[in-house]
Amino acid sequence: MTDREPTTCMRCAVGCGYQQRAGDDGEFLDVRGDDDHPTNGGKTCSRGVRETIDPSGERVTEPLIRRGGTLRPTDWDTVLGTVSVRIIEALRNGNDNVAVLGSGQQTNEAAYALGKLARGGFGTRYYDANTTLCMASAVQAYVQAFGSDAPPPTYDDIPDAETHVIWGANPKIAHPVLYRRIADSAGGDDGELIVVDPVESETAADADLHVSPEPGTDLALARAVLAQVVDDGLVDREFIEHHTEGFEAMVGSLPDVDVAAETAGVPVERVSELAAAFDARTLVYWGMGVNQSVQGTGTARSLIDLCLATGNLGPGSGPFSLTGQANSMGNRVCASKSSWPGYRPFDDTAHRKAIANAWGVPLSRLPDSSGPGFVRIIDELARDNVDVCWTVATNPVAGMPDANHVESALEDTFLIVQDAFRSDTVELADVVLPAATWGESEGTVMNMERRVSRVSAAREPPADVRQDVDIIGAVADRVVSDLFDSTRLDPEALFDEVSALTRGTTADLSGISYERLSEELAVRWPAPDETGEGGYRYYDGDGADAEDARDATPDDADGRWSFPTDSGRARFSNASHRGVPEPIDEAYPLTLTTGRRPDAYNTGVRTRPDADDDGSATAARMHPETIADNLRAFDRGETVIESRRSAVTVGVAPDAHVPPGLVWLPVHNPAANRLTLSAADPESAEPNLKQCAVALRAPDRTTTDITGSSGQLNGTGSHS
Ligand SMILES: Nc1nc2c(c(=O)[nH]1)N[C@H]1C(S)=C(S)[C@@H](COP(=O)(O)OP(=O)(O)OC[C@H]3O[C@@H](n4cnc5c(=O)[nH]c(N)nc54)[C@H](O)[C@@H]3O)O[C@H]1N2
Ligand SMILES: Nc1nc2c(c(=O)[nH]1)N[C@H]1C(S)=C(S)[C@@H](COP(=O)(O)OP(=O)(O)OC[C@H]3O[C@@H](n4cnc5c(=O)[nH]c(N)nc54)[C@H](O)[C@@H]3O)O[C@H]1N2
Ligand code: SF4
Ligand SMILES: [Mo]
Repeated sequence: MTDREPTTCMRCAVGCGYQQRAGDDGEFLDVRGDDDHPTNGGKTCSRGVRETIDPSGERVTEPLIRRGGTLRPTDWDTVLGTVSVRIIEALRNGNDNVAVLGSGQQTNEAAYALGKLARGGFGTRYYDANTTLCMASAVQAYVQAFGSDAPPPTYDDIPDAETHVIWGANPKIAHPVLYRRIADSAGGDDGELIVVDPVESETAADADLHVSPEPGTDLALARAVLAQVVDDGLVDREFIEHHTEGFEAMVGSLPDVDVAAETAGVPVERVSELAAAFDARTLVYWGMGVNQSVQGTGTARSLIDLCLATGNLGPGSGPFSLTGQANSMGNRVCASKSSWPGYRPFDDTAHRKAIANAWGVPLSRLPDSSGPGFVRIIDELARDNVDVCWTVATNPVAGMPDANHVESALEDTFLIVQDAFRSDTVELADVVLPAATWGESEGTVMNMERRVSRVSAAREPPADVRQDVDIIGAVADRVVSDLFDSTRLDPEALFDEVSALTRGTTADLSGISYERLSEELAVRWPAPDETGEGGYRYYDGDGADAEDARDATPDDADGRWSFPTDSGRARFSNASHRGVPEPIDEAYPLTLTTGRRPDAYNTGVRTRPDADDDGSATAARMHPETIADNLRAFDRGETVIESRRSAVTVGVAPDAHVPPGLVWLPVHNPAANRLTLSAADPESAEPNLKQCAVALRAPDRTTTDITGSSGQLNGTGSHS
């Protein structure tokens, strides 16, 4: 039996500290919340613990190579030899001939190493991560408004807030340990919980006020609330004058409250109530209902505008996007995706030189653009512009929109899949690199409030399985041998390397080390020295509490705010609602949306239902009226959901929390994205995963199973 050892949960970006212990036989025994961890103080959620200890996925235990159409076991020398020869050959025809797709489920160390290899080793523009399916709109909004990514508030602000507005997110299910803090604060004397969601979600059911807009109209609604705030004189003139720019232009662009409220399908009284709520100390949290839209960036910016206009910036208030995957934030800071480590701007010549120097690569090898984003990279594959695609800790054939298109694009390239489990994408691979997973790998992650915390190994991975950093190092060694100092990559050395690159940036990690993390368990950036840690961002009111910050006169507060924008001021926006990319019509009269259930995770690779499950993790929820209106489409508890792209057979769960006309399908059904469309936000490249037009029809009992051998699933259907 090993001693208990601190580590971090990797099942969501709340970032709970765990204590783990493994038995002498190397089998995993148990995890429990770490009472000393500053993030969760010992609390955990049942899904996190269960999925950590006992994931239901099928492990990949040895390297695999496709021969005669079938994946067959082989050895590491063979797969690494094949992979490197293919990559070297592809790079002869141009750096963009290799695509690399990473993940918010990699450690900082693996994400940094993969980014360094993709950008500095291969020099490809076609590199991105699944975080673009998730947080990209929030990232763009922060960068545009404040000059830097990541939320200004931290968990410490939650108890000090009075109003908690949760917009397009369901943290009671998706971020349970964080939600308990929010609910505690909202349940206090001055507390109020407001939820904006077309569905009466589990979180909405707890709310003092639930506002239910038409799907995809959040920008219209947010702008209606802004207009009401202005009309009702709820603006904080002093904050606006001293610390922001663009207010007048924003006001000039606002819609008429009545018209915008009608567009959103929300009564004007609800708009007034939402506006009035911002007259208290308000935190605005948002999630995928906002980000996953062609207007995601614009909507997130309007939520930031609401905070700026009402002076809700500063301790106890502000815009707080809810990051999804455990290390999406680390991916944003370390992975050289849309910015260089430490958010150094991708296009800035001085920063590019600094990175090229640090990596010892010619400046000309760094790609001149950060690339078109996850979805459009797949389009390049489909156009035969890319010979090799390497995925790490992501399952794009299930997680990406318009999955039939993704599947055929991936089938046409030489596909290298690095995964711990037998995913839907593994089934398409030409080569599979078996990776260690949680409890077997060393590294660090960063949670949604910028806290860096260690993950540690409690046991050895299966004999033929390697840690992600080892696999990335082995490929690098064969393709660009001088990129890393050593052939065997050491997580601590990688952390020190990336944190040195962040020195002096807005995401300064240079005061954080493995040694410090062993003592303090978790440290928030910016951390430019070895003792302090980051608090509320852009605000230099150390020690000031929330009351103090709000009551400070402009003179007191003047020197306290500095935003890393050109002017030093935060910026208002003025995007207007344009509509959803695929409105309903006669042929496709229902709206499909997708979201999360309590007992399943993302594309379900680690949470596939077994024979005893009731199917709720994959069944479509719909209002009894929707069922009554489409009675002929149901047969033995199943229906076919059909969109312009595909048709999928699903189990049905009648559910009056879902409004009539909406079909709510869990993202955990790996067939869900056969239906969705690939339209994306032009500013963030994030796809519109939350709405498309569908129809229901009766199951055709001759349809074939398209989910591959890994799926014991409800979602079956036909390519159409
Ligand atoms: N149990 C569980 N927890 C998870 C995950 C999981 O798979 N399972 N995944 C993790 C990850 S990667 C992420 S990104 C987070 C996501 O966490 P959330 O963002 O909370 O998750 P979702 O359920 O995708 O979407 C949130 C809500 O958006 C609503 N919604 C849909 N369309 C609209 C719309 O047009 N407007 C508005 N306002 N709302 C809309 C849905 O009804 C849903 O209640 O969860 C993380 N935690
Ligand atoms: N329609 C619709 N689609 C969506 C969403 C939605 O709300 N609606 N949500 C989107 C969001 S927010 C997200 S984050 C994406 C997620 O999309 P994906 O990345 O496609 O899905 P996951 O199921 O999270 O897949 C993660 C993979 O990483 C593997 N893995 C886990 N740990 C490790 C490790 O340590 N090393 C390696 N090498 N592999 C590992 C797992 O086995 C799994 O196969 O889905 C997106 N797709
Ligand atoms: S809330 Fe998230 S980080 Fe915490 S235990 Fe649950 S899944 Fe893990
Ligand atoms: Mo996500």
